[in-house]
Parts: sequence; C-alpha cells; structure tokens
Amino acid sequence: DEDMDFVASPLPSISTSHSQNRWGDTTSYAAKKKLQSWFQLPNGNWELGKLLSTSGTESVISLPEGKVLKVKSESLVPANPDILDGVDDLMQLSYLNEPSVLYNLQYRYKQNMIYTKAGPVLVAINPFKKVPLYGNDYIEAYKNKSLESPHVYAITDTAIREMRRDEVNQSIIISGESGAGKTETAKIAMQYLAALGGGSGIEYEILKTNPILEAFGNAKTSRNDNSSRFGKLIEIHFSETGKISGAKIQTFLLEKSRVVQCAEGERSYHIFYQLCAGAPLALREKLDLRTANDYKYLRQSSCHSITGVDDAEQFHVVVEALDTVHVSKEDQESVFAMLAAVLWLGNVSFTVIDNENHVEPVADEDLINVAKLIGCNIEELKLALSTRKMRVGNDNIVQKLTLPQAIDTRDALAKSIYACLFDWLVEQINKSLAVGKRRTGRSISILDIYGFESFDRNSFEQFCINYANERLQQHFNRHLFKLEQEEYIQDGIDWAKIDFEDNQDCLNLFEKKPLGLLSLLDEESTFPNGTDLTFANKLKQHLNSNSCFRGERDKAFTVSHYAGEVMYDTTGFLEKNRDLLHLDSIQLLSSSSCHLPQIFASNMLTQSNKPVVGPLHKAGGADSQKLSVATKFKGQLFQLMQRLENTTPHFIRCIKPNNFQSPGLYEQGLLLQQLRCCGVLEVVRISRSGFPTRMSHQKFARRYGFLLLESVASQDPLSVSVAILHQFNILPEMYQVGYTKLFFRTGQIGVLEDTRNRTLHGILRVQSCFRGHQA
Ligand code: AOV
Ligand code: MG
Repeated sequence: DEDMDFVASPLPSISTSHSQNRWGDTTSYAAKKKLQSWFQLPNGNWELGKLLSTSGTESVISLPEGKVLKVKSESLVPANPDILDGVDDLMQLSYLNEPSVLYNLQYRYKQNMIYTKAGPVLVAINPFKKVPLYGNDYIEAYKNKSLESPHVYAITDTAIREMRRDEVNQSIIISGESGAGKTETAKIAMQYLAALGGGSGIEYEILKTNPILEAFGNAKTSRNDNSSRFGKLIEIHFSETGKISGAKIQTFLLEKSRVVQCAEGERSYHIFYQLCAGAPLALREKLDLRTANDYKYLRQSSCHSITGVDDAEQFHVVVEALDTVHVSKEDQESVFAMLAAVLWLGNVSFTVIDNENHVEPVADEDLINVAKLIGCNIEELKLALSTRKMRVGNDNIVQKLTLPQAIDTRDALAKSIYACLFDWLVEQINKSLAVGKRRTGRSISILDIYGFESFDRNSFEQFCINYANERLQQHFNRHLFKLEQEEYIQDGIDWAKIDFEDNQDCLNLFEKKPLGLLSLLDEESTFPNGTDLTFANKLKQHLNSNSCFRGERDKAFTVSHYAGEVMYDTTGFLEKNRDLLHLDSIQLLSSSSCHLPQIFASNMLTQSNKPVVGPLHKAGGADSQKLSVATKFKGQLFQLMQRLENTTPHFIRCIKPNNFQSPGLYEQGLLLQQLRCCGVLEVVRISRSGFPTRMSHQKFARRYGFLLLESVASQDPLSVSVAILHQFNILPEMYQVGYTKLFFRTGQIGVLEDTRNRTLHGILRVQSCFRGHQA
C-alpha cells in the first residue's frame, strides 16, 4: 500500500514521481506513485530514486534505469516536493541538502535559466554559449519590473534603487573561480547601468573601457581563453537626476611575468597578437612589425590564436575604443610603439665577451629596433642591458653582467615597460571618465578580480591571486551571515546569534606578523643571501604547525584555501616579490626622446616603489626603501576592503559547470565543490540551522487555509495561519511567527504540502469518480 509506505517512511519527503508537472498542476498529482529521495552513486553523482520500501535501517529504491537497490536508509537524502522544482531562490527549498540544491540549479540551467538566488546571493552558472537573456528588451523589462526572475540586471537594479532610497554607495561584488564568468557578469551589470544614460556619451565611454582593459590585461590561460590577469574595481558615479556622471577605475596587481614568460597552450596579453594581426600597413612598417611567431616572448607557447576570436578584428575594436575614451591618435601610436619595443626586446640576444662569462647584446636588427622604438641611443641601450652601475663607498663602479643577469635585466625592463603602459592607459581612461561637477557623490562599484586558481604548477602570481580571493571570501562571509541574521531580527523573531566558520585561519596564515607567509616572504626578500630554497625552509620551520599549511618536498608548500588546497612552488618567489628594476634601466628610459618612456621613468622614480641600486643580485638590502610586491598588494587589498565596507554589497557568485569551457556539460562534482567552498552552501548551512523557509502570513493562509477542519473566528491571515499550525501540530520550536512572515525550519513545510497534495488528490479522485458516474 503506497500510503502505508508513506507513513512508514523515515523520510519526511513527500514528493512522488519525477514527472514534469509544474506549479499548481494538480491533475498530475494523481499520477504519482512512489516517494522520491536522493541516492549517491559510486561516482559521487546523485540520482533521484523511488523509495519502494523501507524497514528501519534498510531501504529499497529503484533508480531511473529500472535498477533496484537495497541501501542503508541513512544514505538516502530527502528530495523536495515537485512543487519546488526549479524554484528561483534556493531558500524556497524545504530540503536544502546538496543534491536538492544541485538538482534545482541543473533543472534551471537546462532551460537556460543560468541565474538563481541563494537567499541574498545571485548564483550565475556559466552557460559557455549565447543565452537569450540580454539586450535592451530585457533591460527595459527589468527596469519596469515586468520581469523579476533572478538576473544580473535585477541585482543591478536593486543596487540602483537602494542607492537612491538609502543614499548609500553600493557595490556589486563578483566572485568565483577562474573561468566562472565574473568578467562577463561585470560587463552585463555595466550594460544595465549604462542604460540609465549620462549625457555626452559618458555611458559609451564606460562600456568601451572593457575592450581596452581586456586587450591589455587579459590573456588565454589553460582555464579561460579570456582570463583577467589583473583585478579591477570600477566606480560609477551618479548625478542627482540619477544619470551617470562619470567613473573611475582602479586596478590591482597586473601579472607582469606573463609578458616575458608563458606556459605552453597559454598566451601572453591579447593586445600583442591583436597588434601583430591587425595593425594597418603604415603602422606595421613604422614599428617593423612581424607575425606573433617572429617574437620570442610570444613563441614560448605554440598557441597564438584562440578559437572563435579574430585578433585582427579585435585590434580595430580596441583602436575604436581608444578613440572613444579620447586617447589621441598620436598617443595610440606611442602605445603601439611601446608594445613593439617589448616584443623586440624579447628578441635581443647576447654574446659572451670575456672568459668570465660576461655578455653584451648582439647589435642586430632586434636591438636596433628596440633603440628606435624606445627612442634611445643604441650604445646606452647596450650598456643598460649588459652592465650595472653601482656605488661602493664613495666610488661609482661599473659591473659587467653574466648571461642570466643580462637576461633578467632585459626581461625586467620589458615587464616594467608593459606594466607602466597598462597603468598609463588606466590613467588616460580615468581622465576621460572623470566625474563631472553635477555628481551627488553616490556611486555603484563593480568588483571583478582574477578568480581562484590552481594549476599544475602554481607560482607567486597564484599565491597573490588566491590571497586576494581569500580576502574577498571573508568579506562575503561576514556580510552574508550578518544579513541573514538581520532578517530574523527585523521580523522580530527569537534568534540567538550564531557564530560561523570562516576563513580567518587561512588569512592569518598569510597576514600574521612576524610569522605569516607574507612577513616571512618579505623578510627573506630583504636578506641578501635569501633564496627560494631558504624561503621554503623558513616556512616549513615556522608554519608546519599551522593547520592551513603543509611543507612539501623541495621548494614547495601547500595552503588549504577556502576553495581547496593549492601547492605552490617557491621558484621565483623572492625575485618576483622584490620586483627590481635597476636604476640603469630607468635612466635609459628617461634619456628617451619619446614621450611615454619619459613618463614611465618618472613614474618609476616617484612611486613608493623606489628602485634599488646594487648590490648586484643581492637587491633589497637593509637600506632599501622599496615596498615588496606582496606588501603593496596587501595594502591595496586592505584599502579595497575598507572601501567596500562603506557600501551596501550585492554578491554574485559565478560558477563554472565544467573545466572545458563547454556548453551544456554539467558536472555535478565540480559544481558541488564550488558551491561548497565558495560559501553558497555555507549560506545554505546557516539557513539550515535557522529558518530557511519563509512565507508571508497571507500566502500561508491562502495556500493551506482550506485544510482547516474547524472554522476560525477571525479571518485575518495571521489567525488562519496560527490555526493551521496548531491543527498540524507543528512543534513550536519548528517555526517562528514574525511580524510579516512565518519562518520554518527545514522540512516543515513539506508535511503541510503533502497533506495538501493528498487532499487535492482525494478531491480529484472524487471528482473523476463523479464524472465517471455521470458519463
Ligand atoms: P572569469 O572572469 O570568471 O575568469 P569570464 O567572465 O572571462 O570568466 O568567462 C569565461 C568565458 O565564459 C567567457 O569568455 C564566455 O565565453 C563564457 N561566459 C561567461 N559568462 C557568460 C554568459 N553570461 N553568457 C555567455 N557566455 C559566458 V578569470 O578572469 O580567468 O577568474 O582570471
Ligand atoms: Mg575575468
């Protein structure tokens, strides 16, 4: 007897067949036969099974392919009633278990509904294909609220509304692993804001910053064909009339090592390939441009093109965008000359000139081109690349460089030219977007940083990127736990604040002084004799007792990040952290007859990042004033967090359904891992210990009122609701009555829903009998 089965079931689940019935489709309830629950297959995937019988500890279930299994009852996880299939907020699920969350997201994803709310958070699952959810019609629909399903537009609209209503600056904080869709999401949010208009075309300018910054700051990695290699905060300002009055972009730590080295299958920055492929003839001749394959820096990886991307065409998009943000044609040409200089610099080779292995650059076409493009004297360039002036006591001496030293010097120069160029471009963009006079001081900021990364080999760059993500994760946790608990308090229910597990331990591992990763790195960077190996050993010596740290063989160590373990190889850590550019190189740039190198040189000199003059390769001595890269980055992140703290945050969690950038492939395990570690399930977890199901008094009374056996004296929704609760013996600890809503613990609404379904089922049966008699 099915009904007996139901009563005997240890599972409170009441849903039956996994049919396609939708909300309110009461007729199909009659078709239901078996109870449903989730069963985990050996491969880790969850499958919806029909519970055939259960006897205490053992249950028999049938899986979709007709397989029947005897399983431990405790291995089954209750599934939600079908009425909750594809709900647009995970908070509406009665059972917030992992398979139910996964199923709900997948259910939606299959129908191109890539956005789902997880309480206050918007979850966005990367579709890896064009989905028909964007454009002016959609923007209009969200603006006039004729569409309200979860969307980046909806969250951006909320931000605008709250900015106006509360007169508080807002932020849209986008996070997720590399390739999850953060940058695309940020652009979608910008699109919505731009639709508010501004006047004098400022909104177009803002949109055009994207192709520029992506060309210069994004590259193909093994994770993402268009991976951001810098962090970005764009602050969009509004006038009293709610129009855009300007914007300001702040960037964080560009991965400059990519300019001189890149892994097989990856690319350097897009702009290099775009320039090589798309420069018009006159420019090609002027810069002596060749193809990407003619440049050593680009040739290190055999990958020079990206499927579906036309670099030549992109070049024109970038030029147009530069025009839009008022970078003059003359400046544009200087920009391209700097790019070409970097490329030619990579081709400069050296010959040994004495028996001490000292070298000097080969005076060939490569070197001549570099000198020409930088606008400096060839002899001075040669000297800058092969010698170093040093001060010993009161004497100036000149030291010759060995091959590795000369190569480092050359690469350091290429990296700094590129990094300076990037910063300079951002500065030009900011000048063009400068906030007008009619601003209110109110703004909406959109944060898009590089996502959490774990490659086969992880270096200093991943170390910094993952540290940034760790900081952002903390911000996310704090706010979500706070918000969640505030809702209870606002609605006046009894609520003992709960503590939550956070990633503070991992942050401490990084930030603690003097024995944290960053401090130890800095300390070792300032030791003249410090090497990557001594650094790794020092970490092992001091941090091995830390639960987030594990020393590894050779020069490696592992950190347990919120998003998973990452093993870092310390090779190059000290050098990248010191990030030296010797005075000789800066002097070379300042001797240039060109405009940009001069600006770069003076920026390098005035930055807090003071260059170090000798000792040779023992740079960063005790007298150095230079801030290390890691310390500077940490400072930037602290500042960023402070700025965000002064805003009302709106969180978007991007999730990638597979590691192949492939549409339609939904890997449950990968999704689950991201949901777990990115904190979405964390939000779900708090909800579990709280009251995840909420329903307004009205809705509750409407939905279940007809089940009342005795009439209620007062028909107001609250009285009806309370009567229902009593009739069904919902235990007092299982719910709370708020001012406007009823709050239920997990699973409670399922009991009511079941009775409702069975009652409707009964009514239908009676009706069909009745009709049968009539026929
Ligand atoms: P990311 O910013 O999160 O990675 P992207 O925003 O660059 O990831 O997204 C990666 C790719 O996924 C894009 O190039 C698109 O092909 C696709 N994609 C993402 N969102 C959408 C969408 N809404 N519609 C269609 N395609 C999309 V990184 O920058 O690597 O952390 O450092
Ligand atoms: Mg990105």
